[in-house]
Amino acid sequence: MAQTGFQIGEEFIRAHNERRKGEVQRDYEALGERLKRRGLAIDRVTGEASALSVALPSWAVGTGGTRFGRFPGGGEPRSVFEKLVDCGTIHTLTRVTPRVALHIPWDRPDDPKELAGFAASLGIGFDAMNSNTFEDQKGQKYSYKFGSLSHTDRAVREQAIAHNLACVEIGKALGSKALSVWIGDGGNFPGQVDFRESLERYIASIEAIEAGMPRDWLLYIEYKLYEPAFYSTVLNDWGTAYYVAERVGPRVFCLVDLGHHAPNVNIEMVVARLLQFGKLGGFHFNDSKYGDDDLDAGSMKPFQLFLVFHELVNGALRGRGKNPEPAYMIDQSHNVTDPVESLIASVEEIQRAYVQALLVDREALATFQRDNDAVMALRTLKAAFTTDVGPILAMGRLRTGGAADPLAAFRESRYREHKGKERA
Ligand code: AFD
Ligand code: MN
Ligand code: MN
Repeated sequence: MAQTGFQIGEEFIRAHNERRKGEVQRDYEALGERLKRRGLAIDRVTGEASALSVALPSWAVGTGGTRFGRFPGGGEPRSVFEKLVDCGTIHTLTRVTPRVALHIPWDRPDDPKELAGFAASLGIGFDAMNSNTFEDQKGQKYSYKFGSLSHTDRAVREQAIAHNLACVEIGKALGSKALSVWIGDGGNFPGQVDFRESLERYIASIEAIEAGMPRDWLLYIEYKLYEPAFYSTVLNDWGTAYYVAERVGPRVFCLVDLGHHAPNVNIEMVVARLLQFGKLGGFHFNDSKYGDDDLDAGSMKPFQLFLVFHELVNGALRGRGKNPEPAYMIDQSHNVTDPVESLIASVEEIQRAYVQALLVDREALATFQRDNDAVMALRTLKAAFTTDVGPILAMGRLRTGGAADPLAAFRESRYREHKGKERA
């Protein structure tokens, strides 16, 4: 069995919490009073906050980079086992990240059973499996330079389909129940790709993957408008993804990544639409100023994050119909920060937006909408968004064995220094 090395222990967290407990309790009571005036029972909200579950992608615990360079810090994980240790640490502190999404082949385990046992010993499990046909792998027969699932050559498409089914096989041994497919297929120049034919080829490939999955698995298809193809992509937007999901069948759902839209797209509305149509499979959190996953969740547009959660909560309250519970994951690139710190902070921002969304007075909002009172409708949302829900987050962690202030606890533990020595 692989070694965990240094870990943040229960005793350490207890001591950390002991020093903060009194303050958290006082702030919590004061907030409880305020919420009571609004007809809300704080303990119920805290319970819901603690029930949130956000998956961590294995690839986010290593330092990311751009095509201009990468500047890793010391003590980075060197193997999938060490990645799991880092993810487990985040769960130990936050208590809401019990699952890890693996990326094949980056995290291909020699022995999936061994990896599953190791994860269980850390108190975590596995989320969706992620395939990779946007890079060429060592020893593979055909290149993905000009696409994978939508490639013009059938042999390339078959190779890509086989890779996806191999990911499912590994996932079965790990206890995963879903496959996320994101492809880099597209064109760099006008005229390079036949829009219609390439989409048909993609759909046929998705059909083949879906047919090869176990019955209780779900397939998430992730759209993105650009990159690595800079002119067009095959699965470019939610409408196309919806069409594909609808056509292939009831086990196929759309995956929305906050960073995969053109600037200013109304993403909360995309969420509402897909929920209404029963095709929202999951959501990838991150934030950006210019493109994709450059920045940590909530760092640029916390109001947008809140509005997304407002729609997710709406969906849950109205009954999801045939929509499964959406799978949440963080999908970010950490280029200049300690990845574990960025992830801890992001988890907190995501949970904060969720709790704020739980506070929306939906009855009042419905009345204002009926009366076409735009000013009061916005004010109702803002009343929830501007509430400092920090005490709820802290109390939720105290009650579930996490750290009152997970980021402070992480630094106090000198985790990264320990890992710097262990992972020389
Ligand atoms: C890339 C994509 C996408 C996806 C991830 C895993 O942009 O967000 O989730 O790879 O395949 O970063
Ligand atoms: Mn993503
Ligand atoms: Mn992305």
